[in-house]
Amino acid sequence: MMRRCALLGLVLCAGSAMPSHAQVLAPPVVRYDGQSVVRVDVRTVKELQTTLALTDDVWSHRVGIGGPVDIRVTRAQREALAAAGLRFDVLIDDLQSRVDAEREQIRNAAADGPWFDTYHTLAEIRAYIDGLAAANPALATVGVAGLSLQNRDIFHIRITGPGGPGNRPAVFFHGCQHAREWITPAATTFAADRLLAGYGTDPRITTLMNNVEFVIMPVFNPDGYEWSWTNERLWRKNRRDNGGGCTGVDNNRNWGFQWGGEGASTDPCSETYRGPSGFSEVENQVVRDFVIANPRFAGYIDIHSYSQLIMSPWAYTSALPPNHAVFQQLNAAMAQAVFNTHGKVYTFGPIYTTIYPASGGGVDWVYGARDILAFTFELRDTGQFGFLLPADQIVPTGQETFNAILTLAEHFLPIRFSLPMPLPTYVAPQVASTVQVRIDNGYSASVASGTERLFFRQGTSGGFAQTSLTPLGGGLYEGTLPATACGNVLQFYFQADSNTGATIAFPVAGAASPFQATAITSTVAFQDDMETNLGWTVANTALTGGAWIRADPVGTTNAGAQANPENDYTPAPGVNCYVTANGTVGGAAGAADVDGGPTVLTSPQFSLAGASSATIQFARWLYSANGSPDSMTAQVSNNDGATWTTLATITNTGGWGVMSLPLPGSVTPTSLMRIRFSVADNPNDSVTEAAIDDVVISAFACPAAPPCYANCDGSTAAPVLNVNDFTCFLNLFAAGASSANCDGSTTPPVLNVNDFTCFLNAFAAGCP
Ligand code: 0X9
Ligand code: ZN
Repeated sequence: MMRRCALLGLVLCAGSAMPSHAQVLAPPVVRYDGQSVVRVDVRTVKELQTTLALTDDVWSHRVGIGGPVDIRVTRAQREALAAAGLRFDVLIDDLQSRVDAEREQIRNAAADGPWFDTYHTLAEIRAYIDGLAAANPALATVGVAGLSLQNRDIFHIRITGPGGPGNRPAVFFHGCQHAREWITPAATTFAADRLLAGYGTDPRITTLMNNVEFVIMPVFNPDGYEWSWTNERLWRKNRRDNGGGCTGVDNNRNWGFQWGGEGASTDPCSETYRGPSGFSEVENQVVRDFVIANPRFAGYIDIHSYSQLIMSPWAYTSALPPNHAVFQQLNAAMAQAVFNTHGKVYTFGPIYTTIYPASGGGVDWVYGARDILAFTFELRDTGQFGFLLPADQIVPTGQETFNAILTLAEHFLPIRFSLPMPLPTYVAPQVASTVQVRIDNGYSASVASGTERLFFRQGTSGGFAQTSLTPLGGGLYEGTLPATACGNVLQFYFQADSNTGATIAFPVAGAASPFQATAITSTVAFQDDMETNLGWTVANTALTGGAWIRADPVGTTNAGAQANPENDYTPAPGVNCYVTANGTVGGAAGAADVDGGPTVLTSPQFSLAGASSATIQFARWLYSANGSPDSMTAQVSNNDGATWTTLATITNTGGWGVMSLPLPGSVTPTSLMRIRFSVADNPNDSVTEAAIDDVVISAFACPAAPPCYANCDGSTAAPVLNVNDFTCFLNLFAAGASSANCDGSTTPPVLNVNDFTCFLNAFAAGCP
């Protein structure tokens, strides 16, 4: 990561030095004293109307009725909400103190500290982007798409490998249509920084940059962003004077595709004011013309905060777009990439149903008018800090967002690989195994037939051998991995050439991060679908409600979300699972959830004796009302419950899902194993529901090699078989030892001349 002045020294830090934060940090004029942000549980149209009447600023909400709505309220509005009988959680009690804390963090961030450790002004971001391009002239150029209403540059940086862009497809993304969403310029600048740092050192980034161009515009709405620093931290819109004393058009309601429909306001004072006409706003015109002037744009991401969402068209209608299947597959892959980075759960789906109807948004125009695969992200968090995300989350948010962006960019490579089924992590020892992959023509290129191949090696070092893949039809291919001894690791990756001369691997980093499978014998040590009673026990401490029980679950809802599951994990043929008290039909979630606790569900004993490793797999459900998140702990014991080791802390799962966890290396497999699941809502301040189903515990071991009979003395020094083994056998025979019964005969005399012949034959055959 670039230091603020190390590189900018070239540009700005030399001579009179760039302005220090203190100079640019006159406190914003507008204060939020006495204000808070609350999450209201809205269940009826009337409640929604009351809620919206009691705020000027909706921070986030899911689909209208039956969901939580986050709003900013004054002290009086908050009291009125309570008086109106609305249920709400307080997300941010004292907004001004959060704004102050953020300002303090910025002021204290050392001028030469890591750049992404704090938030930056528009001028600082521009200087940083200019510095990146100056330091990487072969890879990056800065441009200005046009000027904002108040004549500020709407700048961008183009990044691609040397010799580009040629006709490489481009992925275009920007932050900050909304001024107050400060994490978005930070995360987009972080992506530019990581791309340039990764070229030539990170094989995945190198391949992507050699085949795709990245066009990054950190600040779509520079006038609004500047205003959020100088005057109003929580300013959202642009700075258009609407007349009548109200300022600002919501840029993300002004795009000229289905402009003026649902989810946009005609009120110039509203935070979602759509403007007088589609594309009335200068910033929207500039970016529209920029997109039109760049026909290579193939992918687009409009980055916002907050709510942790990855979304695709449409926003103006609930109808599904023609590319819905592709969108959902990419949404899911990006959400997975985010999760794999720091475990953050981002929900995904079409905008209209995932967040709310909104017409005149960027995504709808970019996809609807230009046929570009368009997405929108809502970055961290889920409401704890909202727009005032602490600066120490810039880097992790930047990393997870960057990994999602790389995942989208892979879609535009000349060849596309995918997995028709999960690859094995364990294969049977001593026999060849097969792996399947799907290979499709990529973006404006096709697979050069016959170049589909598999690279593999035994172990984790040394060269890879190559074999061709066998086409199975329909883009499916099969490759064969060699037989390998138990305990050995096989590493492998796929590769093919395109008709445009590119070689693409899967994973994209190829040999640098291959897939891996271990040859080992697997046995099921314990399995329970919770349909019958296999002897789990429940223990409760300080619990006033919600003990674990095995049941056919009855679903309950809380604030529009499913609290208790309605079905077990595998609805058919099974019906049962463990839940933390069962709901009653039509009953309130809070009447059957965990109160106090913990309630602890402990498995029967099972044995992993002799295993070298094991995995503990189960389906799990956790619902915990936002604002006061509770979790479920999964633990394992190898001494019948005397001591426990934590396997995972499970937070909101958003439904059922399967978790597969390795037995930690610190826990020796024994014959006295148990697992347990604990849930508490202590202090009891929220709706908390957990469920467990379908436990499968697999043991992995390499069976000991059968002893070599002729090596009677068990010597290991070469030659292993020698005259001492004859002496040894004769002694056993003379002593009448059962081990001298080489031929295994059972008719007396059990030891006879045939055993000598048998031993001689074994000796002649040698030991492996
Ligand atoms: O309302 C918005 O514009 C976005 N949410 S935010 O809280 N960041 O303001 C959601 C945008 C959904 N996307 C489109 N409507 N295109
Ligand atoms: Zn936004």
